[in-house]
Amino acid sequence: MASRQAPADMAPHSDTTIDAKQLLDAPARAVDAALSHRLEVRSLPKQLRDAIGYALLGPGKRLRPALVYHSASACGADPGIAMPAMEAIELIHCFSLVHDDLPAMDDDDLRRGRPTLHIHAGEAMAILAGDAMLSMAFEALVDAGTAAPLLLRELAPAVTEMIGGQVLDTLGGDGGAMGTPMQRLEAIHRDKTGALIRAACRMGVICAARPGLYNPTRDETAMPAITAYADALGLMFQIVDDLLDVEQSTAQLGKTAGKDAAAGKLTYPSVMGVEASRAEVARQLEACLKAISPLGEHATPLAALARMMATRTK
Ligand code: GRG
Repeated sequence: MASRQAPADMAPHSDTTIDAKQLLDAPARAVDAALSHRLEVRSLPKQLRDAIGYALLGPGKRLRPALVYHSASACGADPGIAMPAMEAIELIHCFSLVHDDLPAMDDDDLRRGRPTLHIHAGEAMAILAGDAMLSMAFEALVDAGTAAPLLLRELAPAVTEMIGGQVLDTLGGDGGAMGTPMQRLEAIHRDKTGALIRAACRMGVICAARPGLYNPTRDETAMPAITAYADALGLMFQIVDDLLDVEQSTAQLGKTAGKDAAAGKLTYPSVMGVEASRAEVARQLEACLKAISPLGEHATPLAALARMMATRTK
């Protein structure tokens, strides 16, 4: 699997003329094909396969697989090598969305412009499909060959951190022990949203750093640079999400707008106001761009992706 050839439209970018739409679309097409194939060949009860397909292959951005891909290509990797990690991160992301939407969590009935999985297929099936996507993510990583142990070491703790972030966010855990609302908010964002974004970027670098192919520029410069990029991007992504929740309609978002405020959740706009939140987005975008500047033009797609995420409208 590690030697699988990259699709032609996934060749690494090395020039400065970036087609913004292709930044997400090319990796999305490739990862969707790989995930469809994985689902097709896996022996599963039909209802479970249908439920997983509904949640996994619906109209999402596929941001996290794109981050794996563009982080790997920023290090000069063959994108085919990164495919198991791209699949794994989207499987985990979709598991988290399905479980987050459940009545016991956010109790949402709209996701990606369609009924949530528990509305579509029933609550028990949504729980089980989420469980299956979690374990299928680790099945996917096994296909990464010699990189698998390092990828597992990156992804598994990130999933645990994400779940910890969810506890802080939805159950209000540790509220008293975690300092100011802003400190608490940063901790929630870092874990709930940031952990997967960080793991996606770092897995891209790991895919590039195949054992026996030591490259000092890549191994000693790329990992710290891309980790710093990911940390700023994760925070920025969630602040934008908080702003969209306040500023956009349910129809535009494809998920219920205004939920955070209605639930009395800690968000950037509620803690520091809308204008200061926008300024923080700009600050984090600058931090993203600065972090990857040592990587030169190979990181142009990552820079373009950060700009796109700062100005997204859904
Ligand atoms: C319930 C196991 C469990 C974890 C919950 C990540 C998470 C923790 C819940 C998902 C819901 C949520 C609001 C997460 C914050 C991150 C976020 C904004 C997710 C939406 O990501 P997009 O915009 O979604 O990339 P698409 O649909 O485009 O893939």
